[in-house]
Amino acid sequence: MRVGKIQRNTRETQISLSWDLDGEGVYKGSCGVGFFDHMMQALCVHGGFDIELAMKGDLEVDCHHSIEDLGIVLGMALKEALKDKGGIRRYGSFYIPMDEALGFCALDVSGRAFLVFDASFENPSVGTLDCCMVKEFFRALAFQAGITLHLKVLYGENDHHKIEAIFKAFAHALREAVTETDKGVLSSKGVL
Ligand SMILES: [Mn+2]
Repeated sequence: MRVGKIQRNTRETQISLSWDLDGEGVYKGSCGVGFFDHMMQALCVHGGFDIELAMKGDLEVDCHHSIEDLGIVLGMALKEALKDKGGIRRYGSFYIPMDEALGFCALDVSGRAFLVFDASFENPSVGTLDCCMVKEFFRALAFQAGITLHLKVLYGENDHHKIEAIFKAFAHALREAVTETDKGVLSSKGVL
């Protein structure tokens, strides 16, 4: 079983989450931001992951703490689920078109945290999600998990499509990267 279970409580958010890397593609729970739940569901369905989330955040302020802290907890859970990062393909990359938008993700389960995020949005928000939080979310996730993560929207017009395209690209790239192999750690150093 490759599952990460994390509980994290601060004055801003209280989050309890489990992430099963070999699930049925089911997302249960809510982060309190409707559009972001839609993205979490896309992550689960397209990655074949099961994520169960119970959280309460200070949404009366704005969505910032909730989305960033959810990224932190997902990153912690991913790191826990992957243990020594052995026996996986390690790399994944994927393009996803969504109508007029094209999203791309390449990632390396490297143990080295890095984010390259190349996307801009037309509007400040989609629903109650502030578009600037998409980058913050992926930064938090990549840094906690210790993955090298590159995300790019090559083109597009509609922010909903652009964000959904990179989430689905991330889901497929991660699915590829965590796919199990019969080999050990894929590194000339022998350790990640
Ligand atoms: Mn949609």
